[in-house]
Amino acid sequence: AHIAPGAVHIPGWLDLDAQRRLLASCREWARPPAGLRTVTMPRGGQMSVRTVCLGWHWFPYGYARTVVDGDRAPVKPFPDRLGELAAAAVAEAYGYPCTDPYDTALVNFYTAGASMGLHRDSDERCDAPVVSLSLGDTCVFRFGNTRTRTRPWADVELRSGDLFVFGGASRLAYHGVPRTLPGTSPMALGLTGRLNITLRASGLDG
Ligand code: MD5
Ligand code: FE
Repeated sequence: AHIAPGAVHIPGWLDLDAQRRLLASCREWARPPAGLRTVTMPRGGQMSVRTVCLGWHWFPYGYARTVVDGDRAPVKPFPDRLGELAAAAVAEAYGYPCTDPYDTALVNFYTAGASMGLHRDSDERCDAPVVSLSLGDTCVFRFGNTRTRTRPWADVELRSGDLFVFGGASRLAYHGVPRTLPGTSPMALGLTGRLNITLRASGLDG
């Protein structure tokens, strides 16, 4: 379904088997070095989600090849498989391929009570769409507007296996996750909490 121009939600895009494989990979990526970390904001607050990055390391606010705000280890590589998944996702959502090279994944882990405030993803130097995949607990995803952090916004539930592609006029929209719905993760998946994987083209080289 089109939520806004360039914002396409495809419920249930990943079947249970694909969800399980992606979850198993996330568990490997979460291991140190360069594993799951808590992000500290410039003014000292900590994000309630925990994050692991692949390809490029995201920190507030920029990208680096090492974990500059953690164990200083080199970031794990961005797997070819995720590049293929991003290409397939954009083709599915828009009906045509994206030519920009996807090179970065941000995996965010939400335990009960975790949330993400309204923000824009503006650290990439490329306007390629952001591809979002959800695993585990359902969340309330708040899709705002490009001008202000205030209304109008639309609240959409994202469930395990859902794909969301954010590009075009929606690429710089404010968005966030006001809450998750603990206990809604599919029993057969074996995940407590929520994982969101975003695939991005950083526009950086090297
Ligand atoms: C999440 N993650 O569910 C969200 C959803 C993040 C983040 O926001 O930065 O890791 S992915 C959402 C997204 C990305 C780029 C643009 C827009 C949404 N958008 O225009 O709404 O953990
Ligand atoms: Fe975001």
